[in-house]
Amino acid sequence: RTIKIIGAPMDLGQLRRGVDMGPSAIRYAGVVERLEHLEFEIEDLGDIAIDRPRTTIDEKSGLRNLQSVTAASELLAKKVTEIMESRSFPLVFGGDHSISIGTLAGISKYYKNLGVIWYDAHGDLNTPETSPSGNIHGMPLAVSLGLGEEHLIKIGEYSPKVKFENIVIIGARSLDEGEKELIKEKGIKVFTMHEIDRLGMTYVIEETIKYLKDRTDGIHLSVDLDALDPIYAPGVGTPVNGGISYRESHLAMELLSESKLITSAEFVEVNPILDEKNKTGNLAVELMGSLFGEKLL
Ligand code: DIR
Ligand code: MN
Ligand code: MN
Ligand code: MN
Repeated sequence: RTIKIIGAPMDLGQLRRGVDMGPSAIRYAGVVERLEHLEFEIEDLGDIAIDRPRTTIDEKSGLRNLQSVTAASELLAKKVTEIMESRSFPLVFGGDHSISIGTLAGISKYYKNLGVIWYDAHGDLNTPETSPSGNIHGMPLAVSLGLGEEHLIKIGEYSPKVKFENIVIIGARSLDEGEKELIKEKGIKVFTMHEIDRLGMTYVIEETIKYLKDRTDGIHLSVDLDALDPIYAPGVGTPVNGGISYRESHLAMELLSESKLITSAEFVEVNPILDEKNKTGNLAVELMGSLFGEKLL
């Protein structure tokens, strides 16, 4: 099986510069070598082009850098489509989480019922109406569900990319009011930190798999490194205390690996400028090791 890597050095979906260096930080941490040790062919397709930072505010929606994010999402969707056409496993490196809009646009048309696991401290379920920040990285899951700014929704020329009942959010501990309402209204499956603490990560992943297995024909894993506690992942733009531990995260990736259900993945929000010695880039690579089948014995 071939894994094809594409980097999306996007930092326009939020306000902290430096997350555009995420793909470099992950490569520097040795991702290609790490995955080559497993039974995979790795092809690194390089990075897509992203506009230089120059903050614009869209008049109609109030969104920051809407045009640049839209253009980058179209470009990423095309690249990911090429990977899908070659029947390889798409592995995308961010960049901030707005890149998911393009990733999912490129992937979802190949499935009748794509499942999505959203490993994140946040819900990323905001729309221009509910967003307290105007930052598009807080919106990609909503956009993929068909909610929010019209140009973003239409990327890839179809919508929605994902159905409400096919997503599972894991690690949530910071949700905005509008996001909470949407979760309740649509009955979106969420394992907050409370459930992880109370039930344990094994149960949470087993339930996630049970929930998604029969209703989906492929599962995309979107890992926002801020899902982990900032002790382990300090190099992120919006850290939130009380996060998932290093060991729980490895366990989660190992259980997902064993399930053999993950068909695409992305690792986002690695910001080496805010980091300590590329801790977060290294962590991302270690987690990919577990996700792709690394075992001690
Ligand atoms: C916040 C932060 N909910 C927003 N979102 C982040 O701006 O919409 N998502 N950081 O990963
Ligand atoms: Mn996120
Ligand atoms: Mn987040
Ligand atoms: Mn961020």
